[in-house]
Parts: sequence; C-alpha cells; structure tokens
Amino acid sequence: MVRDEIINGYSLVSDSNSCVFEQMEDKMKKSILVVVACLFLLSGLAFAEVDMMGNGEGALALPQGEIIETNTALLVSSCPSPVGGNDGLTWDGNYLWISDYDTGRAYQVDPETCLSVFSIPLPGTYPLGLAWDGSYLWYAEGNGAMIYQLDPSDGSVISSFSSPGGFPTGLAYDGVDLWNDDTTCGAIECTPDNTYRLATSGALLATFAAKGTHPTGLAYDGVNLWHSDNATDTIYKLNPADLSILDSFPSPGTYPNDLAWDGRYLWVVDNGTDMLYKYDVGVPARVRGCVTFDGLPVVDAKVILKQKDEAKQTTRTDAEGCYSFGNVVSGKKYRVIIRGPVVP
Ligand SMILES: [Ca+2]
Repeated sequence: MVRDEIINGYSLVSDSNSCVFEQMEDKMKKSILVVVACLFLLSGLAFAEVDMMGNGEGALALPQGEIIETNTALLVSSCPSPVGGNDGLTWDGNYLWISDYDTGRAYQVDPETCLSVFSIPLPGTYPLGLAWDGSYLWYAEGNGAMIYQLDPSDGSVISSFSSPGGFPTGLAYDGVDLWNDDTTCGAIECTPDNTYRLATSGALLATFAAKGTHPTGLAYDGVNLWHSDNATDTIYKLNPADLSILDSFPSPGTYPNDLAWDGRYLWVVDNGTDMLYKYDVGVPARVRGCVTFDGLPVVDAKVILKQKDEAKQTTRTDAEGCYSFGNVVSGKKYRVIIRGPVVP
C-alpha cells in the first residue's frame, strides 16, 4: 500500500486495486470541492472507488456515471497471408517471417505487399512459433518438442535444445532471453499450459501458468510481452516480471497463432482466416465522468488528469457536470482531480 500526497486535508491511499480517501483533518474549504479519483486503465479491471466524506453541508456523489474506455488496440490494416498453414510470426527489422506447416518452410514476407520474397526449409514436421534475436531466427517445432536457432540465409541449424514443455508454440526474444508458450499436447484439453522464460542455451529460467488454455503467440515490444490464446480468442499485454495482465483485446480470428512486434505495430497471424493483421496498441484511452453535489451537476468545475511522467491535462465540466479526456495513456494508472464551486 502506498500513501500518496495530502490534498486539502485528505490523503490518498492506494494499492494495486483501489484507492480511498482518509480524512486527515477537517480543513476542507466549504466553497471548494476537491476530489481525486484514483483509477487504473486496465481493460476489464478499470474502476474507480472513491469514499466521499463531503464537508458537512451536503452529500457528495462522485464520480457518477463513470465511463472508462481503454481502446487497447486499433486495427490499422490486414492482408491475406501468402501461406496456408500459418503458425509462427516474427519481424527481422525489415520483413515479417511466417512459418507454414503446409510446406514446412519459413517465408520472409514484405509487410507492405504481404507477399513472400524468400523462404527457407525448416527442421522437423510441425512448424510453430518464430522469434528473431537480431541475427538469427528462433523456431519452435511441435512434434519433436524442439527449439532451434536457424541461419535465416539457408535454414541451417545454429543450435537446438528440447523445449521444456510437450508442445512449444509461440516464441519471443526480449533482447536477452527467449519466451516460449506451451500447450502441453497441442489441444485445449491438455493441461497445464505454461509460458516459459528460457536462456538461449535452453536453460529454464522461469515457469508461469499461461493465460488461457490454448496459448499460442508471443512477441516482445521492448517493455511488455504480448501473448495470444486460441481458447479465449484474446490477445494479452503482460508484465514480463510476473506475467500479470496489463491489458487485453479480442483477437481478430479464432486462431491467433503467433505475434510479432515491428518496433511500432503489433502483428497477428491467424490460421483460421489465413490473414495478417497490423494493430496500433498505443491507442490513447478515454476517460469520462460526471460530478454531482446534492443531486445537482457541478458545472464549470476545473478537472485535472495526471499520469506519472506525462503532461498534466485540464478541462472543465459541462452543463451536465460531465468531463472527458480523450488522450490518456492506456495501461497506466491515472488520477482525476476535480476543483470547483460547490452548489449552494
Ligand atoms: Ca513470435
């Protein structure tokens, strides 16, 4: 639990799930309404919990009609994949790579045209996840439960090791270590499903229970891990420290087999639609709320929105006592501070 600053006699106390106010001393000016809502922009978890104590001259009702919209991801474009057995996906700095279980090859794909420009043979019989370490492809093979490091020029094996689980699917590389989703047997019925952190030597560094019951794709954006699940048809933004869910959005198809990060956009390859999807996952979130006092709207009150390391935003409540912020950084805790005249 973190004790935050004292605001007009009230101290904000917050933990990871909620925040309340504790009245420190009765110094609140009767003509000024000060309310801080401590909110979390997490899809499905966004809420505000505010204990209002008022000033003894009327009951405060805040926030009322709270509407939180996170808009985690915006589909920028989509195109047909050049292959039919879409499984692995990664980005090499200029091109996408897709592994294809129909042909047993990996295809280098132009992101503008979505056409293959080059391909290499893959070892094993069930091509799955792909990742890129800056020089080499990493590749998960399902039937042999193997993870390979491959030369992208000809597909020759640089190194390989057995995967920690029985059916390795998604792969990602975070700059140091590999991340690997595993579905145990390739079907939803088999459990447990895990997400592993692995050294490039193959040493198992950490095991996490996977989000969903058919984990498939993985990508790393420099800060967060992105993970897809074919059972819930959901794409998750995860904290790599503990794999807690930071955000999520519905996958565009029912087989989001792998993910890739191109430095700006998140790509999804789907084996149901055989399409490639490009998402903007940095979409600003919107926060709206309304303020009342004794059942009447608080009009023309100054409203301030703060997020750590972001510029402070201000607006004013309208005739209905409502306010809206349209450019809030998604996935980041924020506070709304309302200052205004109390209705007599
Ligand atoms: Ca990947």
